[in-house]
Amino acid sequence: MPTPYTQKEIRQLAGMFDIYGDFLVGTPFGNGNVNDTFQLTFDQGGIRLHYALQRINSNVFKNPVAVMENVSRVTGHILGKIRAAHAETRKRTLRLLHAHDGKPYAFDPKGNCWRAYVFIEHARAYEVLESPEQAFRVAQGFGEFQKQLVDLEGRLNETIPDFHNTPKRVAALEAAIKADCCGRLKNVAKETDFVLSRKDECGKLLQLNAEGSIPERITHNDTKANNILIDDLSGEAICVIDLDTVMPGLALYDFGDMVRSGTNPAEEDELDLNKVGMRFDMYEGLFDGFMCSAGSFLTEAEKEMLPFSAKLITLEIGMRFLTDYLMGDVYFKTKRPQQNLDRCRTQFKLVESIENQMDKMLALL
Ligand code: GN1
Ligand code: MG
Repeated sequence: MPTPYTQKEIRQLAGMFDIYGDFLVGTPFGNGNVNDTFQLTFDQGGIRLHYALQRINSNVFKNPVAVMENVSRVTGHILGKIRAAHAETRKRTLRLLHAHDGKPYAFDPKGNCWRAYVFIEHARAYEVLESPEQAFRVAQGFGEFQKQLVDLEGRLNETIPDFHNTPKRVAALEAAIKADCCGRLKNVAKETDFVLSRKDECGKLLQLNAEGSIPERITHNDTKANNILIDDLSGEAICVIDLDTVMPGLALYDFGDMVRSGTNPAEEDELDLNKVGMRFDMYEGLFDGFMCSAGSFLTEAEKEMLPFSAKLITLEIGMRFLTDYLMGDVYFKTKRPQQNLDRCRTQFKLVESIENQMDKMLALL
């Protein structure tokens, strides 16, 4: 469940940051599965302005300061790039506000780490993408983001070690199966078989990386379609958000997660599995869009693995939902019992749909 906060508490939390004017209200915002986000409304000399206030989930991000160091570096780097290229920079990257000590984050008395951003107006995140054109723009936007970071100097902090180490995710699932700490294993025989019968493929991308055929890059690692804002007026994918997992990774996991989240016409926790599947026209949109921006720097070996990456990450995220279900819903926020199991089932249905269309996906290459 999202953490409940009173208006008085939100006002105090907002008060940790340098924001002019009077606090009016703070309301829960967005659909993230991990952090808590509020939209703040301030009155500044008679004009209402919005900010985003966010609590970093320290159960997930053990070192929030390392997260904020990355976010600051990444947004600063991107700002430098777009200042040169565009007249208007405000909506094209997240902008952090300063706390009173000048740092881009602040800790509340309970030890939670908070940050605040300029709120990007007249743009929104889509849970389900609406058209192949929109898919094109989303993938183009995420590809552009990777491109902007190609020349960021120095290595970023690994905010969650082994985040996309699929074999380790399998091992975590196996441990959860063995422990069966909540007595839920009896409900998921089909789902555990589904993963275990595909176990051999799970290390494929990491192996290619270890052999030196696909490179480590700076990647976003959580390129869910709803982690990029689409401008209401132009329809352009203008701003990548949710930067907590930007760190060294494989470009393929980023493409894969766009396919997982952007080609399925149903919600991530849809109960009617007949609605779940990969729309091929949406895949084409994503593929073309990604090629348009990332095509210039991706290697041939990476391009060849694009279709497989979609299957792999969908399987990986499905097994993370399954693991969390078995562990008693301790990682992802849930609003109802079994929500993690429902999420797992949609992911596995999607894996099957991707498998069935693999030939077509390969032919696009
Ligand atoms: C989480 O925070 P959000 O909702 O953008 C998760 C992703 C999962 C996603 C599944 C840090 O992302 O890895 O793919 O849920 N983020 C983290 O919806 O674990
Ligand atoms: Mg998000």
